[in-house]
Amino acid sequence: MERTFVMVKPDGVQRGLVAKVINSFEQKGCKLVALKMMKIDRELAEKHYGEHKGKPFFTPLVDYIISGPVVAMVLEGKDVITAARNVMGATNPLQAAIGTIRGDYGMDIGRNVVHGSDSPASAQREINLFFLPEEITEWSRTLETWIF
Ligand code: RTP
Ligand code: MG
Repeated sequence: MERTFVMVKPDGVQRGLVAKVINSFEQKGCKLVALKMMKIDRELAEKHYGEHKGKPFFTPLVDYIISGPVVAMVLEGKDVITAARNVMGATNPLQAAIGTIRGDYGMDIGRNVVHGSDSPASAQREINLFFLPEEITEWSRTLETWIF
C-alpha cells in the first residue's frame, strides 16, 4: 500500500474547511494513518517547497504556508498519491474541476486550500519531514475488500 502526505493549508484552516477536506479524502477511500495540527516554521517550509526555490512565487508561498496553523496528515491506499491529487484538483483553483477540493473551495492559485505529494519520492520525503515514525498508526479496516 502506498502512502502520501496531505495538508490543509492555513487558508483552509482559517475558513473552517478542515473537516470537509478530510471528508473528501475519506469518502474517496483513502485511509487516514496520521493527523496533527501544527505551525510550520520558515525552515521547514523552505525545505518542504525546496523544489520551488528561486521561482518568483517561492517567498510568497513560504510566507503563506507559515501564516497560520495547518493540519497535516498521512493517507494510505493503493495508488493513493494519484487518488489524493485527483480529489484535490488542479493547482490553480480556477482550472480545477468542480467537485474537487480546489475547484469547489478556491479562487486563487496562492490560496488553494490543500497540499498533496506529487510522486512516491516526494511523498516519502514529505512524510519524513512532517512526521516521526511513531506518529503514524498502522491499522486495518474491515471494509478494505469493499474498496480494493
Ligand atoms: P502543492 O505542492 O501545494 O500541493 O501544489 P501543487 O503540487 O499542485 O503545485 P506546485 O507546482 O508544487 O506549486 C506549489 C504551490 O505554489 C503555488 N504556486 N503559485 N503563482 C504561481 O504561478 C504559482 N505556481 C504555484 C501554489 O499555491 C501551489 O500550490
Ligand atoms: Mg507540489
